Amino acid sequence: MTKNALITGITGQDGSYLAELLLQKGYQVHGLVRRSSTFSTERIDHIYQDVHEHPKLLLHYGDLTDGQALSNLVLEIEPDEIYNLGAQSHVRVSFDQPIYTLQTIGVGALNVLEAARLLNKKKEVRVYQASSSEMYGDVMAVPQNETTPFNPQSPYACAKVYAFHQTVNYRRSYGMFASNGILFNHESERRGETFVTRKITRAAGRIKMGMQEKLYLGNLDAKRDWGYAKDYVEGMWRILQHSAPDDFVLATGRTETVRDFAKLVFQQLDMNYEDYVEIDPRYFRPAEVDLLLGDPSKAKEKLGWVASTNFEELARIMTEHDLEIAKREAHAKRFVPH
Ligand code: NDP
Ligand code: GDR
Repeated sequence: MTKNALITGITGQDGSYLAELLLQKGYQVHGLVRRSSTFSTERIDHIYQDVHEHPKLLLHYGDLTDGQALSNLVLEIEPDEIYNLGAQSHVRVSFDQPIYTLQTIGVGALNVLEAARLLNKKKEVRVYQASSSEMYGDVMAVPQNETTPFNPQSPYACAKVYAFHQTVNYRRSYGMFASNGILFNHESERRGETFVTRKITRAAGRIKMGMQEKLYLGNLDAKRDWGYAKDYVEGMWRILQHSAPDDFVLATGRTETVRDFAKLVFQQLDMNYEDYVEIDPRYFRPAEVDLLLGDPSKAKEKLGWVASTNFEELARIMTEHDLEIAKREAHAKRFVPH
């Protein structure tokens, strides 16, 4: 029988890759989309077809902060699986918008769990919560695994800790199939352009094509465990196919600095990052997470999941992609009619 899934955050990086994966697996996919004055579906336009002929991918207006509408939707479509990926996901921005961040992430997750609890009275629904390595914050141990205590360092991370615990709470209190994936940073050519890896690859491409002179960054010494988003959505799916609900770290097991990433990207374009990168304190955070390094052994052992794309390969994929965009931009600029 065809399974159906609801994805919140389907217009984001992970949501778009997950939708592709589930469609390939034969699922019917429902996505929650926020109404906006411009289109926000760029990342999924290539998989969206006329719903009258291809009712495989269906989009619904909604917002994680509107619990009533979310429950109505869940009761109407009766998904077998819900992937809660929607969030105000930018750590730096969460310092500017702490309450909104808590509403989308904390209250949002609770709204999803409540909707699932209602549906559970009728049929079993499995819930995936997009938890984050940011929850480890000022780390208490290296590397971090499922038993490492959380020590959050931002409004974003505090909200994610709340959502994590509510997911565990609903599992224990109501016997629900509710699981957390604690995902370390994962990037791609679809990464939002204000996250540091994409900011670097976009700028490097434009600098190479003579369209930009400098790249302004914040803390170059922060260390992150960086993987490729396509690998990680496969992990999310596996978490919900496991025999029992549980919490899993998904990571590569390797950490590198922001500087290392910049150095590699500029090198791949035959440039030296030191000639172009400048520090702008505006990008420093009130509190920084200095070092994240995940231990993905549990996911490997229980789910057979490993991150198959390494740091160099990730940088290469993103750099090549963004050089192509820059070439198109440069070409379009040359042909602007006078
Ligand atoms: P993105 O920022 O690319 O996507 C976020 C998605 O959430 C977008 O579709 C956005 O919609 C949607 N959204 C934002 N606010 C709301 C709201 N109030 N109601 C409904 N939807 C909303 O994030 P990623 O794809 O990178 O991440 C997916 C999830 O995984 C997030 O929860 C993130 O916090 C978490 N995470 C990400 C990691 C990473 O390295 N990428 C690591 C660990 C966790 P719109 O397009 O309209 O803005
Ligand atoms: P992060 O990702 O905060 O880890 O959260 P981001 O790419 O924003 O920052 C990574 C590190 O780079 C440093 N940095 C800069 N960051 C940005 N955005 N812009 C800059 O100019 C810049 N210069 C240096 C940051 O200080 C930080 O140390 C991401 C998000 O996807 C979260 O939703 C997710 O939960 C975590 O990853 C795991």
